[in-house]
Amino acid sequence: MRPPNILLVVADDHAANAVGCYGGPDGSTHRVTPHIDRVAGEGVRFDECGCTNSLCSPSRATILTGTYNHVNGVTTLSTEFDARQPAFPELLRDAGYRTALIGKWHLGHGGVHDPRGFNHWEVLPDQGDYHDPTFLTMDGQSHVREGYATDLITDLALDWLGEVEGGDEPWCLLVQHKAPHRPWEPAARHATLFDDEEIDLPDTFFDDYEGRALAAKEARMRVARDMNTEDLKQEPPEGLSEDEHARWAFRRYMLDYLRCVVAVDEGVGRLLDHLDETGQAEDTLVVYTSDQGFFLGEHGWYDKRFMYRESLQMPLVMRYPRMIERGTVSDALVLNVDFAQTFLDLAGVDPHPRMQGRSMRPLLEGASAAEAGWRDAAYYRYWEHLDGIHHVAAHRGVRTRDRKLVHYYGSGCDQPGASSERIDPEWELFDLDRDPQEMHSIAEDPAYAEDLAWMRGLLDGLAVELGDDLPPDYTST
Ligand SMILES: [Ca+2]
Repeated sequence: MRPPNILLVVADDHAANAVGCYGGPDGSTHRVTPHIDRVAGEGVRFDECGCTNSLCSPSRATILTGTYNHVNGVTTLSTEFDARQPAFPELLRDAGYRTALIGKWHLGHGGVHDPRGFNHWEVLPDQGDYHDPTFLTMDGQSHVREGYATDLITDLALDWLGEVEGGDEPWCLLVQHKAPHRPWEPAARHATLFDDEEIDLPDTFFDDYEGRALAAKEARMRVARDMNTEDLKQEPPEGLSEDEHARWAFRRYMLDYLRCVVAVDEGVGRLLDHLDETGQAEDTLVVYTSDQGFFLGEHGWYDKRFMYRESLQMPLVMRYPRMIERGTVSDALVLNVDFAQTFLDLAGVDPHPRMQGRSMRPLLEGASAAEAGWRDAAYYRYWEHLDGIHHVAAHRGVRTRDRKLVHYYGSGCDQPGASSERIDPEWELFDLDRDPQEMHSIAEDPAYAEDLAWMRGLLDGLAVELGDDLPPDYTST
């Protein structure tokens, strides 16, 4: 079988709760992604895909290299990526693929930080702009393109496809959107979209953060309190009560967020149409994902970082008609660290020996997690301890099907971008069957003492297995 073309579309901060096929807290306004849903319907939807560190650059480094952040070095937003590391695009190119990257890179610029392994790239500097963005090109130049970033990225992707299609070699194209990242600036054509629709508050919007580690209360990501005027675009109406202001800010946030998502989905639709029109749909692996999840008002928050579900979960849908049965749903605990080996496996290329993930191929071929002997515990580590804006404490953790253990270990571990402030370590343990919204830690509950000990052993064992250091001053059980 001819190796597939690979089209990887990576959005930025696109929560599963804002992807129609994942449902979402509201049945109507969140169903704004018909084209992404089409990929899922004609392929597979992964319901338990997680990131290994819910932050932009670290997740991107993991996707490219198939390694955890303590291996690839991108632990925080202040750690630039050394692009000389083994990564799937270069391995594919070396094997004869034509490769390209369009859009957000966010792994540093210049010298060893520029994209590598691509026949062609054109990227936004750092976060980039939504309107009339500057792009950096392979020849070291930069130029402004007029228009809306999401549309321009799709335009450039289609341009490149037009140049390489028809050749004998397969292609691999990474389309990496800026949207729907903060500050959520929609396209002009979507400026009033959803104005007439209700957007329900999540059940946990008025969370008081009791029953969790102090880290939850200390985070500065509250929609009602911490969003600035650039986020909200308007001053609030006068005379609002505290409750009314919270609801107003939530709606303001969600309207712009969802409008940004709609443009991303339209771009996916254009790419799918192109594959249909050029007869490539059968031979192309289409992947849609986001670098991490995002809080859409759950626990009162925006942003990500925490190991709580909304932040941890990456939407992940794939279509490859020659392998994946239509309408497949997988609950395997897949991770962003698995992507590189999956793409290489489908391309018939050996992974680099240092890669730490697993090929999802058996799952794509229809095996259940059990049949595939898939992992039953997933490791997580957020390193950017108490940054000056979001103020989320560093933590590590492990999740299984029904438990999640989180350890706020109290230190920045001297990582760039992390505070040197020390705080008291804390543990959280959640029973995900009884408490799927993660509202009541049972780490202090004597009835769960055995669970806690077992999960702590699992966490430390995974850290050792993956080669991560245990936190300073920490004594394992
Ligand atoms: Ca992101």
